[in-house]
Amino acid sequence: MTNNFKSGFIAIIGRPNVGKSTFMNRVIGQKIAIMSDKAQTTRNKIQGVLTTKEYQMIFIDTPGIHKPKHRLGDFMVQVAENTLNEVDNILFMINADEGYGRGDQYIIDLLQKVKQPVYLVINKIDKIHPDKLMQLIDQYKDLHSFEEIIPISALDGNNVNHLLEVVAGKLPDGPQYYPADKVTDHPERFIISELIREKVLHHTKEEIPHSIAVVIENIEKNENEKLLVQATIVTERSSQKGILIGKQGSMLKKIGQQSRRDIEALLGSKVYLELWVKVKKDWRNRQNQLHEFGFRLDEY
Ligand SMILES: Nc1nc2c(ncn2[C@@H]2O[C@H](COP(=O)(O)OP(=O)(O)OP(=O)(O)O)[C@@H](O)[C@H]2O)c(=O)[nH]1
Ligand SMILES: [Mg+2]
Repeated sequence: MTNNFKSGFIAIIGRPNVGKSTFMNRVIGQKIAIMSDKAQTTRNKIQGVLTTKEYQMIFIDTPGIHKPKHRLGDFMVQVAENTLNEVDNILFMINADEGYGRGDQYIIDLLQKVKQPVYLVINKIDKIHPDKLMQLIDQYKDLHSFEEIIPISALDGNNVNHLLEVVAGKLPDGPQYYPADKVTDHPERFIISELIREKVLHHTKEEIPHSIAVVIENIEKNENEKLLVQATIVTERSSQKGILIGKQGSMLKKIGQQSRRDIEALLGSKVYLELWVKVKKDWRNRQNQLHEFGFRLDEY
């Protein structure tokens, strides 16, 4: 560690689905936050640590800020908003492919109250014509005194290194908070449950992706030295349970196979995955259920 090592905590905030988790995974070089084309994929804040010889950046991916329709949504928005007070820098990410909307204004209003530098990150530039990018920059530049406006594509990596250079260039001197090999604050058990939830998001639509939670019941080594992972997918209604199981169990089998592959890649060992589906009526609105599933503000 040199004398002028730099470090900082950096929140990634924005509306749902703008690409916050995709960006963080790309920067860290590993999938630690799940991604999907469904809004409101991320439900917790998730740290991703990037350590180089010169600096350590601790990114905090947050749930998309939206108008909540249930207690889980309240929790998610609260988590994202609270994060603003815990960081040194803020990346406010927008989707280049969508126009400015009321949701963005809500976030810009929140940003008026913070003192830290805010970078405007215009993501998904691969989807738009350069003329549109100029228009967007014009439209946003006066809405807040942004430290910098940086267009990127988190998906193909375009300009992401430039963003890192810009942010690193302005980081203050600071300690290396975490060992160089640490990439996230969440235990493997959390990431495993998220990987399973991601497969459900990929294979279901409408209300189902939002209505499920995944609970890891048990992880142990079995007699063949294979890792046994037992997990329950919780749904809100029995009709949803039926869809998740599928014809002769076909849906659950597909979700299980794809999840197992990801879990094996994460753990570097063979995995035997057992999945169940359970109904817990209206769990997203029940405080005790939310607590049981780990959605607790006091744990943050
Ligand atoms: N074309 C394109 N798609 C992108 C880009 N970045 C992300 N996406 C896609 O946008 C969708 C949402 O990405 P996520 O990373 O899950 O978005 P998020 O902001 O974390 O969403 P929430 O967790 O719901 O708030 C996924 O389908 C991504 O593949 C990009 O730069 N270009
Ligand atoms: Mg996300």
